[in-house]
Amino acid sequence: MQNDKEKLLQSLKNAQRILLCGHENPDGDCLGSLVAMQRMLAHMGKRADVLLAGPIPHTFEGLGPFLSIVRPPEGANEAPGPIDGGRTLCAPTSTGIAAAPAPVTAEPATAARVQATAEYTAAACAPATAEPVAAESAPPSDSACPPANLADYDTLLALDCASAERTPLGEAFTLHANTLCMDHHVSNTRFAGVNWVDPGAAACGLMVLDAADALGLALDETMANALFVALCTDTGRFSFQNTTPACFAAAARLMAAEADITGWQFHIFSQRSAASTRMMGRMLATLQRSEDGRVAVAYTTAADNAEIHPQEGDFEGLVDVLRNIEGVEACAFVRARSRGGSKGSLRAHHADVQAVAKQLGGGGHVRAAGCDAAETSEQTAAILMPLLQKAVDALPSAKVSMDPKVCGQGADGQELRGPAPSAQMPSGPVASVQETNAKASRAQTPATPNPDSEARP
Ligand SMILES: [Mn+2]
Repeated sequence: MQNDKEKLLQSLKNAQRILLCGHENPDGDCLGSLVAMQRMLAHMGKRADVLLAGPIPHTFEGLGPFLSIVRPPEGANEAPGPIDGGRTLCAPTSTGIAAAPAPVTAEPATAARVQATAEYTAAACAPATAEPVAAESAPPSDSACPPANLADYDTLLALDCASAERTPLGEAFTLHANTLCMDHHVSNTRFAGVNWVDPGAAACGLMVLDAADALGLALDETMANALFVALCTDTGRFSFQNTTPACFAAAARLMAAEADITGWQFHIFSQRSAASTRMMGRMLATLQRSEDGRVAVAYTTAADNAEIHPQEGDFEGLVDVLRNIEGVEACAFVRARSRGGSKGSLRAHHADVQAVAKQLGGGGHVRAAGCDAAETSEQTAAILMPLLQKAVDALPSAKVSMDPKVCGQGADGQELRGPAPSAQMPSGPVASVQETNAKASRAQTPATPNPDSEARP
């Protein structure tokens, strides 16, 4: 009997025209998986198009030219579970939208090797597609993309999507006769006809790599770069608790296949736009800590937006600056929304910030959550401070006394790995102790996907 993976791969072999679907607020894993899968299908002589549920973030624009993007069909936004208010579903790229599948032999002029330099930003990137904050509610500028006619596709494949609601088609995805899903979220609802779900995979990109191997397809440079983006995004540069030896083994293969390890990691994790850096300054100027120092709250204002003109992606990672402050257990960064109100991003090392977000109508993960509020960012921050303090106070004291510095914290709301080897531990190879801890914690902690994108406003 075929297992889910075999069934899915067989369906891909049988397919001729495939529509690939990413999830809302596409991230590096989503986009990298889409690029690699589209190329794999092209290598197999199949035609594949891509439907995105949101603009390509600035950080990942380098992948845009490799995607043959189509616009959702009329009425897709009316399906239950609108995506981010039914906003931009098609991200134009500098190459225009290829009506033909991605070329298999000829690399696009912007070679897959991405250099994180000004040259890269200017030449290899698509023009900025992330909407300026001031235009948050503006209609999508997707006239460049041809609309998808679902009847043209014999197969729909959702990548990195835990539910139909997360796809650009919403529930309409499930109405198609032949639907497939490849995903690594533990919360996957098995919404497709064939579901290959592997919560043990640190990134959906690793499943795509697995599929390429199973189908006997060689890694080309574009696939290697795209899959490296997927892998290093979802493992937080190989630092989250979902990082396994398999991640490093895959990374070694991708590097050997010419993935630009240095360029992508700088571009994804280190480089920050000037606007983002300035917003960080504004945020830090409002930083407030609780009396015991375990809660940090900060915000940026509508006036900051008007002056600095940040784009959506410019807020990314700002909350982590607060979380990384020594002694901080839980924190919130609240930004003003240009359409009014504010959006809070909550993080904690141990405390349950999901419960805090829920009190404001938000949600997400236990240690990484988000919420929308009608109040100004300053007011929301003031509301969150005592709620976070309460969540921190509810922690058992043993947890609180653990110093994240010593324990080696994960990022984005991941569990700690447990206490670091101490003087009491038998002297022996430290690696084996750490390995044991890592294994134990991996067993308890599933991979945590992008918290902000999961949080339902
Ligand atoms: Mn993922």
